[in-house]
Amino acid sequence: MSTDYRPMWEELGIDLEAHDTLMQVLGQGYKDVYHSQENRPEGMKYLDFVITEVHGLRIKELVDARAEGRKVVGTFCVFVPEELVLAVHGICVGLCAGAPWGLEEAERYLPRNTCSLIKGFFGFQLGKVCPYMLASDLIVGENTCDGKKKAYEIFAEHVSDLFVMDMPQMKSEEGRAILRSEYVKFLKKLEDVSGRTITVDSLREGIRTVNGKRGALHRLSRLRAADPAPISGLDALLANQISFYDDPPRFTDSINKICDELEKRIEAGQGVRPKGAPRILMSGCPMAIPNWKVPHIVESSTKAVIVGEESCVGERGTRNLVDDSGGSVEALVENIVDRYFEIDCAVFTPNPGRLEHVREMAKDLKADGVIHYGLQFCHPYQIEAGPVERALEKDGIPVLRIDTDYSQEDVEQIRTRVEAFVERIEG
Ligand code: BJ8
Repeated sequence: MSTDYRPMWEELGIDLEAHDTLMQVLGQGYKDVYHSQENRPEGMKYLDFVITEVHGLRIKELVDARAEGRKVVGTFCVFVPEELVLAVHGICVGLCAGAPWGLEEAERYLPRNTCSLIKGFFGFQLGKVCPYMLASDLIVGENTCDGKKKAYEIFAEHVSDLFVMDMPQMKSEEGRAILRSEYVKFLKKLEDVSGRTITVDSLREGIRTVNGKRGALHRLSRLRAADPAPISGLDALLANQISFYDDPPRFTDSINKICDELEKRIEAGQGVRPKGAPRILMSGCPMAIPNWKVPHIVESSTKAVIVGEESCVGERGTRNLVDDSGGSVEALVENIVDRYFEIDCAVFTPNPGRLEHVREMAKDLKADGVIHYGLQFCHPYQIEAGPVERALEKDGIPVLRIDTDYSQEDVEQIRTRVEAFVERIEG
């Protein structure tokens, strides 16, 4: 018999009726998108299980941890260092929503022309359907794009404790100093909230845990360079999405097991598509769970396979490790700043590093084409799509730009464009 989580949800303040509807829609969506795939690695069963229990067992773990005095910290951006949260024995969870929920409610506070990701997290909180949000002791915002920056001012009225970090806009010495001082403020905030002091040992352990998780995801990324591709883009995206929720050591272990299996597949020349299938790299805005719209269209309507994500739910978010050497908390914080300051989010100006990274990924993963994914009203990524396209086309790599939102209204239109694009790269 499955566990009844309703009393737990009720205690968290979930709107049970709305939540039932949401879970039904998500459950069906997951079946349609994920269970219809063939030849999935056995190890994906663990991630299927995580999804089944995403609002159940994992939330129970958070509730139990809170009862033992641990703090849950919810975040919206890969600039928030999980290492610091772990160093106060906290638990870090991603709060970005990848589904259109509570849009009408959200639009009471935000203009219609706000990106889906922002409207999504507003809608989930206003509609009281996200147990991660409701189980968070502290929520961290960051002054990245204008949409998020201004939205957090209003969001603060709807959550119990919102801490907003300022963010640099330029990759200069001054920019690095801003990031460093914001991380120091965040560290102090975490110490206040948790009642713990960060030590060299606790911070080093946090760094090693997160490095382990990123290392496993790097391994997964590298294996996708094989032809035939050993895993679908949808499954790899799911792994990246779940990395924001699951217990880090358990997640790392499960990804390494999937990688062991993929290595065997590669050795045996097996893949999810035949050798020589068109290879697509996705680039652009993050796809928070359960945003599978475009990858599902690509992999269900064409012969192509997605081999990488230049995205914060992907390689932009996981790239580079933090150096764990250093004899003081200050030295380790410097190492953290070094790693995070390399993230080439489109909110930075100028941002040549991102163009180089997309080109490098396309080359390493042997992509035949790149799909640039922009959320409507996301100026940083929509504007940067042009330079990305020009840089790649100079390398002879065709680019398809898709600007969309979380609705299903444009699915057929996108399908037609994706099919035509894949035909073009098939030559
Ligand atoms: S580091 S990409 S996670 S800010 S899609 S809300 S940018 S209007 S999410 Fe991001 Fe951090 Fe950058 Fe990554 Fe604004 Fe664009 Fe919406 Fe976005």
